[in-house]
Amino acid sequence: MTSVNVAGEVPEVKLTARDFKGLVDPDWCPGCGDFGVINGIQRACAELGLRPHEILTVSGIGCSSNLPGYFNSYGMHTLHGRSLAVATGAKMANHELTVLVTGGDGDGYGIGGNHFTHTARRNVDLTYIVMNNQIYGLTTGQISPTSTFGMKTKSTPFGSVEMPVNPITSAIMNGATFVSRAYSSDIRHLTDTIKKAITHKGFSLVDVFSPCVTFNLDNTHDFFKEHVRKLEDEEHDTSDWKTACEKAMMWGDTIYTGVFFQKKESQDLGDQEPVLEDGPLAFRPLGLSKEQGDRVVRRML
Ligand SMILES: Cc1ncc(C[n+]2csc(CCOP(=O)(O)OP(=O)(O)O)c2C)c(N)n1
Ligand code: SF4
Ligand SMILES: [Mg+2]
Repeated sequence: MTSVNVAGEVPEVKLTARDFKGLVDPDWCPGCGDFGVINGIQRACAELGLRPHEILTVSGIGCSSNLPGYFNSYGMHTLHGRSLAVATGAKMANHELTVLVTGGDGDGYGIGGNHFTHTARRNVDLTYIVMNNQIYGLTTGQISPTSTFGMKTKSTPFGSVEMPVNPITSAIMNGATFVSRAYSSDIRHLTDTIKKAITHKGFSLVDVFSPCVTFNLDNTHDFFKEHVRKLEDEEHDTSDWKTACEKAMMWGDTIYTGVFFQKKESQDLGDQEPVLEDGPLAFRPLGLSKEQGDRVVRRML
């Protein structure tokens, strides 16, 4: 039961990352990068003073997409590749919710690639956190859209003959207004990047290197520890999209993480919808009788 003080107010309680732990423990393989990602999201929400009931977490299908089940907020585990479409609908229905979308590289950049393009161009105010392990983890190790050229996997025993998609340059070109990358084991930097993404008004991408320790034997923790450099440690102008793209395409001795691009003060989709001016649609009267409402609900169940 919620306690109230003598003035009848609910006292302000500071939540910690633990308060965002779900009732179910993750069943990811020991060492999976996704543990670091959920940790970063939990810390970011606590440090921003958010409350679980103010957050909706939406995912698709994959090991990474199981995240909403392990996280304490409203949650939806939707269809493979369809998380952004569902999240856009939810955000438009209640634009006061903080909407987080979580999933994998296969889910978001492969089957969900069209939604990635259109959610970015519409500048929907949500935070998209992609656990990019450069492989299909849940289906036991086939190449994904971010697998490197020549990578040997179960589905490419002689090496991949496809060039990978670059999520950072794609997002910038598609009109995303906040585009960043992080590494799951650098929890402080990951948390700070997620906080910046959540507080940004508009579509925010956090592409996270989150190694699959079971099926991707190329892009390992050791590999990223050796190559990752933070943009924040050098002078980088986040308003310069051309330099952002150049730095995002580097994949050698240096692989950058950090905020590549941000367009501040942009109009998001909600700002353009006059119908939302009077508050969230979710709290408006439907204009239906109880009987009509019950019929609609019955039809949808
Ligand atoms: C429509 C449809 N097609 C294919 C699948 C099979 N499938 C489930 S998860 C997945 C790929 C997941 O890869 P990714 O999004 O990178 O997540 P990870 O497991 O690596 O975290 C595929 C192809 C599915 N569930 N639904
Ligand atoms: S298969 Fe890979 S992505 Fe899936 S839980 Fe295991 S390590 Fe993580
Ligand atoms: Mg994956």
